[in-house]
Amino acid sequence: MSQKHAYLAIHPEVQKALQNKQAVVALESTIISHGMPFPQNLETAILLENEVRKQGATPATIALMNGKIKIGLTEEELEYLAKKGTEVIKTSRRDIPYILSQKLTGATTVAATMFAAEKAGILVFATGGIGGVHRDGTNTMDISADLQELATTNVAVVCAGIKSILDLGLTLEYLETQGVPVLGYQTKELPAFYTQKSGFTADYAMQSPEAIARLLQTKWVLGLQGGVIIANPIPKEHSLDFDLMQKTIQQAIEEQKKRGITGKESTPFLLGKVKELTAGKSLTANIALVKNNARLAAQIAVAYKKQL
Ligand code: PSU
Ligand code: MN
Repeated sequence: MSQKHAYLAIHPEVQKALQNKQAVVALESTIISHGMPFPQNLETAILLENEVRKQGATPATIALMNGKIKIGLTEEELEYLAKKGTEVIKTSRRDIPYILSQKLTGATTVAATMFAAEKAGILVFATGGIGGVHRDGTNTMDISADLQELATTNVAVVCAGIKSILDLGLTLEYLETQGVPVLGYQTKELPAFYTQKSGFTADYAMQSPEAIARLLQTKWVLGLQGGVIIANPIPKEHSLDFDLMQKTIQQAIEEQKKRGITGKESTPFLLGKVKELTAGKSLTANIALVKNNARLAAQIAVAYKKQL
């Protein structure tokens, strides 16, 4: 076992799927600890794993525990994360060595989940929303480590687009510079998490999981390092009102400025504030969209394995 792999603890079910070259889908854990309240977070974590299984793939929820990067969690571990909630440390790329060496519990962001997935040999990952360039990012330089990870790590990320707490235009510019394709699933419009619309366009509209799988294979066979964003719009029946969301987000950002919140706290603060201001509505939408993403990610993972 290499030194690097000494830090990985792969669940036997995931290990078996990887050995048999079957489809595996990575799932993040920040959504469990920080994204939703208990018990909906636990119910959603289980729902996502089942959704992946229904499509013939194996789920691997990722978190840092007891000095290991766990690839695939037991139900007890999922429950532990769900109950601890925000007491668990939000872990992005730079936090990984601290959390592991000090044997703390870390819930992985998109960046950290991608890093872990690639180490384990998992190519497809489903989440809700990714981080990006914050509004006023040209002054604050608040740019999520998710974007840099997408630039270098070979994992496809299925998300519901980019939440409008961020500057979507600047985020797209950053991704273009870093060579990260942004694909719209059956749409050319980039979705904005709670809404199908955003006013921004994806690079390409892709019509099927098979077409996406072919694009991934082409990219990686050529050695074009880095990830791909697959932006899957929230199902129409669950989408929220665009203007209301814009207003809500504006309010959350004003509150953030007033309180002087910066750094790794800024995203959780904004997400929390939006949740509070939209009451239960955003939670139902959130659950519906991640489920939708888990399904598409599993279909892409299955299609990818078939074409090999
Ligand atoms: N955006 C969302 N929902 C989320 C996140 C972002 O719409 O849950 C979380 C993800 O875990 C993402 C992280 O990777 O926030 C980005 O945090 P930061 O901006 O501090 O990099
Ligand atoms: Mn940030």
